Amino acid sequence: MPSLTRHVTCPLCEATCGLSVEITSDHAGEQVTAVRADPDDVFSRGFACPKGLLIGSAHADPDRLMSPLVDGEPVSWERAWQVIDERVRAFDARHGRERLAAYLGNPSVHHLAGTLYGPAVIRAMGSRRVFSASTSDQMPKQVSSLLMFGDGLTVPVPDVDRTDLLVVIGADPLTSNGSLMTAPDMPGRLRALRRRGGRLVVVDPRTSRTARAADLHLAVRPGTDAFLLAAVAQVLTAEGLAVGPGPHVAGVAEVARAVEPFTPEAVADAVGVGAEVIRSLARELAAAPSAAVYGRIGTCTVPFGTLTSWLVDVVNTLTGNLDSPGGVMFPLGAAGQSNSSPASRPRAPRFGRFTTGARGLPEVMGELPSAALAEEILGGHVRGLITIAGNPALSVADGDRVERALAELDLLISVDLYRNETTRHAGVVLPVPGPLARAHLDVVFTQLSVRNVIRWSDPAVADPVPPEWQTLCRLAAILAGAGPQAGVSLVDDATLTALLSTHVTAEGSPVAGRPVTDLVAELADRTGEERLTDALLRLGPYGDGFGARPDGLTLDRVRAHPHGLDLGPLRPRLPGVLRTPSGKVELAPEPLLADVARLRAALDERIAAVDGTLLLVGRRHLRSNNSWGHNIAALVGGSNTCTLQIHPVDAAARGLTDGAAARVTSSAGSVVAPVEVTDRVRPGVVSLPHGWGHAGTGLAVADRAGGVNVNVLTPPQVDPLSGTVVLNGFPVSVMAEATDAERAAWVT
Ligand SMILES: Nc1nc2c(c(=O)[nH]1)N[C@H]1C(S)=C(S)[C@@H](COP(=O)(O)OP(=O)(O)OC[C@H]3O[C@@H](n4cnc5c(=O)[nH]c(N)nc54)[C@H](O)[C@@H]3O)O[C@H]1N2
Ligand SMILES: Nc1nc2c(c(=O)[nH]1)N[C@H]1C(S)=C(S)[C@@H](COP(=O)(O)OP(=O)(O)OC[C@H]3O[C@@H](n4cnc5c(=O)[nH]c(N)nc54)[C@H](O)[C@@H]3O)O[C@H]1N2
Ligand code: SF4
Ligand SMILES: [Mo]
Repeated sequence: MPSLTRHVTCPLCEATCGLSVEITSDHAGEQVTAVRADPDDVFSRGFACPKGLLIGSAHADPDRLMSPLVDGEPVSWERAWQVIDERVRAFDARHGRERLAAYLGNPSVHHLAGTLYGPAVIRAMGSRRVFSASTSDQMPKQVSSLLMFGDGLTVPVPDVDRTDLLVVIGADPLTSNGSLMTAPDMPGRLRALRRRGGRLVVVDPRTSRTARAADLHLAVRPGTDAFLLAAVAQVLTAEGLAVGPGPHVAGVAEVARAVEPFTPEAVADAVGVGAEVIRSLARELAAAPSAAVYGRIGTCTVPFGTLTSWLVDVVNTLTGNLDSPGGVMFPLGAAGQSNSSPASRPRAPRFGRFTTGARGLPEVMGELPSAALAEEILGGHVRGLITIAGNPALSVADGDRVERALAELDLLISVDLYRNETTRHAGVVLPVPGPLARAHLDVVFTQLSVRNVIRWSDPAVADPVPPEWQTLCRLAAILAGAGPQAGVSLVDDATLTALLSTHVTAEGSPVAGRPVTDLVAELADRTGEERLTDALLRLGPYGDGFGARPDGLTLDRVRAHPHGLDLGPLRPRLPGVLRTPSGKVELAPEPLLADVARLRAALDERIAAVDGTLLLVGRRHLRSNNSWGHNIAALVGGSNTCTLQIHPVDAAARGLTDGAAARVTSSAGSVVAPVEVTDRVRPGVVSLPHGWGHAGTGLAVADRAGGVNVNVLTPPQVDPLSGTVVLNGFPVSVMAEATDAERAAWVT
């Protein structure tokens, strides 16, 4: 049988590894026969993780949806569009658009369709009730970046390949493969750091996989990184070690004043790490030729998520490591990056332009907190929901109420691969092609990448399900009132025209003053995500500017390199990268300084608090992928099971042994999970992974793998500056759960 190999970028996580997909043709068409790491990929150079290598199984999953569902039954696409049109009209008549909401899930940023056409659906929906996984994830970093650098995606990433000292806080990149740091092959990159004499410090209440590889592991108490970092900044300023803020930075004196009370001695008890250790960390950061502090989930999804995210970059700035090789740097993405676009102008950030109905929580960057989803529905403020690539039933706080809320909606339309915990409640589910059947270019992750690279993937195989971009365009058209027969091109053309219009009117743009119709004509032989991507590449910093820079990039030029194009190491970008009104790095933005008072109050409370409460933190497993990797048999089982990790001392105090059932209870709910006694969590801390709790979906493997939904325990508490949920470090009680036999014995 003839076989051939196609090269694609793995769309499953932020590492964006290059995969070689072997395809064999027979009478039934093309089949994927093997997936390997692509040794020639310019970025990942032969690395892939178990999930990427099993992407063929995900693609061929027999439980993947191949046709739309209406009320759980397969129907034709025409029927599905008709039903959507009818039900949206009925919804409008009954509730009006403000009661329709959208929830965008994580895979929508790993996908051209979601990135480029998701916004069209939101616009057509005509409601401000937009929720996404961002407020269960990185929104604090986006808020601190917006305030400091002028754009929510101007996030400095650790220059991991050149740094002398990498301090990883609340992240486990050897498990997650990195986040807000696109760096395929973290194992290799961390080995290289050690080989060149560099050091790795990990701050984590658990001895994570990355902590095990570290030279120094600080097992802090959950939720205390803001104290730790404030103390590091205090030492740097008080000891005169803050050498390198540079001419583009404003607010150093204000920061020094703000961190004054947070001496190592003042915070040590709260953090659970000795004052001398904190002091020497600060001195080591100052003395290292280059150093990068990097924070992730454990620094974002905590009560001081935004302050912690800010303090990470305060420390990087004070030590002279902002925008400097080996420190933290700003990538120069090839497509769609606003901080390199002349069309993007400085603007003063505004928050709270509208609020949620139930608690009055403010909007942040056009989004409402995911933690408010359940109460918004149950309180009647939201009666209809559109989910795109999201599984809020498992991923969002207050899980029991989310489940009830989803069941109560008058309208739920989902765009998804599966009928799962969320989409089983949907009136209409619109399927999408499998992960090997889509065109791909990482618009989002090239902006967070430790090296500037650009790669395009054509679909490796064909799929009977139409491309997601077409589905999103048609959904948008119907929401805009164009009727069930509306053509895809209506929304596609409007999206392209809107993009080009902002560029032709921007001073300094290579296409300034040109008629949009000319530019459209130059792209004429393409449609959809290919055409938009071509436009973004051509308008980007390496692009051909539609002829203005004839040697520049176009989609055809990128496509001619199946293993990708390396655009070089990160280079300093200050001050051009900034979009703050002052044109400076704002080291001391007012909303952040104001929140320091809350941090101060929390420090006093922490020190006064009686110890003995258990705090729950999350964790990820190498072979899991949030909530949706559990239907691949080769990925579940073994170390990838949903257990409650508890320290031997805490287990003994509760009479818990390995494998026993424990009842875990928080202010939000209660679950029963099997116990794993391990000294990989510090005393006083227990850990459950998220994305589990599969039952009754019909996903054969996932339902058997089961597990419990940790978010049943997650109270809907948020970091006020970012609206981001506190997933880590909330109190729980844990006790032995009686077995059925024990219960029977009590009764008799
Ligand atoms: N307790 C706790 N909760 C957490 C976290 C935690 O650490 N602890 N982590 C949080 C984080 S960081 C995140 S990002 C969120 C994730 O939360 P969500 O984004 O809500 O959920 P996922 O589990 O990523 O599910 C993605 C959904 O998209 C579908 N899907 C996959 N590929 C595609 C595609 O190409 N197109 C479409 N349309 N659908 C697709 C899948 O079938 C699945 O239903 O969870 C958050 N929740
Ligand atoms: N294998 C796998 N990879 C993934 C995912 C997956 O589900 N599985 N999900 C992807 C997604 S959506 C994301 S956002 C990224 C996340 O990427 P990471 O942030 O690297 O994710 P985690 O592995 O959850 O690491 C968070 C760490 O923070 C620690 N932690 C918890 N609370 C605290 C705290 O208060 N302080 C400190 N210092 N540490 C704390 C936890 O113990 C954990 O080790 O991973 C992505 N990659
Ligand atoms: S680390 Fe694994 S899941 Fe992530 S991009 Fe690479 S192969 Fe894919
Ligand atoms: Mo995430």
